[in-house]
Amino acid sequence: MNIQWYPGHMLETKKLLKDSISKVDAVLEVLDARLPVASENPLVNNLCKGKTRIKILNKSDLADPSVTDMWLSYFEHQRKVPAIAVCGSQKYQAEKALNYCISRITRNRARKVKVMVVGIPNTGKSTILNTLAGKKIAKTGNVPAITRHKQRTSLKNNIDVYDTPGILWPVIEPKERAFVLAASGAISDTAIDYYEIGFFAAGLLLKKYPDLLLQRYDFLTELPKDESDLIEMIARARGCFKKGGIIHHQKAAEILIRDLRSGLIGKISFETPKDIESANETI
Ligand SMILES: Nc1nc2c(ncn2[C@@H]2O[C@H](COP(=O)(O)OP(=O)(O)OP(=O)(O)O)[C@@H](O)[C@H]2O)c(=O)[nH]1
Ligand SMILES: [Mg+2]
Repeated sequence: MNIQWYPGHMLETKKLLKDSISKVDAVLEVLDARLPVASENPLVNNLCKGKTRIKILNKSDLADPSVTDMWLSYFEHQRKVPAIAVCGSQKYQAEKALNYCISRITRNRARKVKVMVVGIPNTGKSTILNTLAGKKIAKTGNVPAITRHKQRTSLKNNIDVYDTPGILWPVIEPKERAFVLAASGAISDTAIDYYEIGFFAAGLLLKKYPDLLLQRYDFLTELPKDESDLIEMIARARGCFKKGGIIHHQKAAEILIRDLRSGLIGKISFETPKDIESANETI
């Protein structure tokens, strides 16, 4: 499956970022803590050269804490870029991320500091803006492409924060990266095949988090032998059947994906620094 999802506003946002990143003092690049490399937009790397930028590993409450620690160490030691893991809806944590960023710029107190929040869809950019503002300024939601325009909020201490729409790129490759992004919720459901993504998620969970699977789905008396076995067992236990009693794999896959995205299966990281290293070695 080749995932392509590049609605018009993303091209507009690309232009917006090209025009405005040079005019701000710093960039908060919001990544998904469960997939910090898959959720990096290469465009942001290109546009932010020489610009103060921190990587925010958001949704860290949904990620495997031990893997998040590995990611923070990876960014610090291997990539040599500042990174911080937060749960963007927590005021203290959002402020800590902002302060970490502000502390890295030379400030003229008389002048406003402009900070731009960027990243792929659904990583929690608008949530962070709202948390910093202490009120709901930007619309948020658990589907990608909620924000369609740049939005500014002025905070105390002479700081302006700009929220921007999440953007991807026209063709998402390789396939594994597209699957990770789709499973996390960064790609519109209209552009993905639930069965294929469910199959991918089942493989990831069986390989990396078998115990969490057994805990979540108590109808599993033993570990399913493979991905289709798991999806079929979920279908039977949750009554996912088509007419004539035929197993509805698609519906079962949707249940698995929803449970995974919402954290019901547990704190799960979709990739580790080791995965990235081995992928690079095979290129
Ligand atoms: N568990 C958890 N959920 C979060 C966190 N931050 C944001 N969310 C949820 O993630 C979803 C997406 O949040 P948004 O703030 O709309 O994401 P966005 O990056 O602005 O998305 P676009 O505008 O589509 O690019 C919402 O359902 C939020 O409630 C977090 O730290 N932890
Ligand atoms: Mg948004």
